[in-house]
Amino acid sequence: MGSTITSSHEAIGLEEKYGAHNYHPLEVVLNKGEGVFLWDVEGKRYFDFLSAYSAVNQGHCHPRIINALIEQAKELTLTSRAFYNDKLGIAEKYVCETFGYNKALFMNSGAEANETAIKLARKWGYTKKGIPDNEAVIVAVKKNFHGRTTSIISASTDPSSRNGFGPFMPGFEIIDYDNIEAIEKALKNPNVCGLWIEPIQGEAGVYVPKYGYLKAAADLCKKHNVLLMMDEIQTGIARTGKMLASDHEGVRPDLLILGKALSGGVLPISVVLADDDIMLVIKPGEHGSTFGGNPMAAAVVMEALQVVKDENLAANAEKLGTVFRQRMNALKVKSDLIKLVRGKGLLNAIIINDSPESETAWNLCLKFAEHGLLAKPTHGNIIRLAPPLVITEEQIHECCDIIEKCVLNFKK
Ligand code: IF1
Repeated sequence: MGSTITSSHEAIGLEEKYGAHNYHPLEVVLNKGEGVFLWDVEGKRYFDFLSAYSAVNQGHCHPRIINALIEQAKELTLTSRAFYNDKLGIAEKYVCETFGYNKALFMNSGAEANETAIKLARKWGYTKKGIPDNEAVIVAVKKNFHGRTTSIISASTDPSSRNGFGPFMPGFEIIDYDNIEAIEKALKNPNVCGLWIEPIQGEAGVYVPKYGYLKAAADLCKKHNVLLMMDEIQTGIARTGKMLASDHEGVRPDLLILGKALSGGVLPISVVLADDDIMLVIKPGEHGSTFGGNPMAAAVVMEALQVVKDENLAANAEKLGTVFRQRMNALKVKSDLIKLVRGKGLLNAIIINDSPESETAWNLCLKFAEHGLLAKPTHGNIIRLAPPLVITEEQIHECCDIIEKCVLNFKK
């Protein structure tokens, strides 16, 4: 067994020396998580206001989910899809009934689920819409985030996601987000097979589109025979106060893309949900993955979603998100450091009144950490604030007190 870490400094040094430098983490070294709390190796406790980018909606190490993992791990972890196993079919049925679709295709990472959606939309375009071979176009939006693979970043408008990684995958058209006319114009192209959006743009800084945008997008997709590919990897699983952010407008995507909190943060699990006329365009042997739909993932996903239902996490996110934004907007009045508060449910962000290039948001997050709350800026001057959905009203107020104290005493 490897040696144990005895100090944060030691852990950071090891990662500096032996790990790729593809992240710039806040300098906290965590070794325990439970519910809304994380602890560092020095024993300091923090409120987690990132939730692993909304993968830990059910709270860290939820006992029911951990138990589901342990019990299955004792029996059977992986068969590959070369054979059947006794858990995948039950899990597929469970998620199809939970979200109201005919079929599920399980993968592992969110990026893999988006890649799967791209392949489904294209193949549907060729075989069902009659788009000429290799001419399918997927319409994506500016400031999207769908993952880090080379096809996905081919549709990205973020230089840090794209630069240096070309040549890029063709077949993407980029339009403005939150602009219905832009969708109408783009979908007139008969070679468009899919419209690929997030219902709220997480990485772009929790950008919530105008009410009605999702419904208009869905209506335009129907009008132009285009698949609505909804990436709910960060917004789904109760995060925004409904099971899906699409539910706020009664929109049913043609391709529903989920990940992260599907497992409550204990395993990488993602899934694409669709009806038969779309899902069955992929034939045996045309798509898959070694771990996709493994028995552990199957056991975990059912328990993780059942916890969301049993603990009414969507209703809690709705209620406490309102409380949180009220507190943040009250703070905004008292401090010129906060320019804007925005979000839905417990996916929120404060926009700091300084340039995106400034260190202000970063330094404010360092102050939060000193006072026992972990958060991290998304781009520049935007701080995403997204605790696990099991947080209580008392804890929300305690965290708002921490944020308020840091903001009001902050010196640039
Ligand atoms: C990183 C961002 C958030 C996602 C949406 C697909 C994926 C993600 C809406 C891909 C993943 C993560 C990835 C992680 C940081 C984080 C992130 F900053 F990258 F953009 F949350 F906003 N669709 N988001 O949010 O899922 O392949 O990672 O399982 O890459 O730094 P994945």
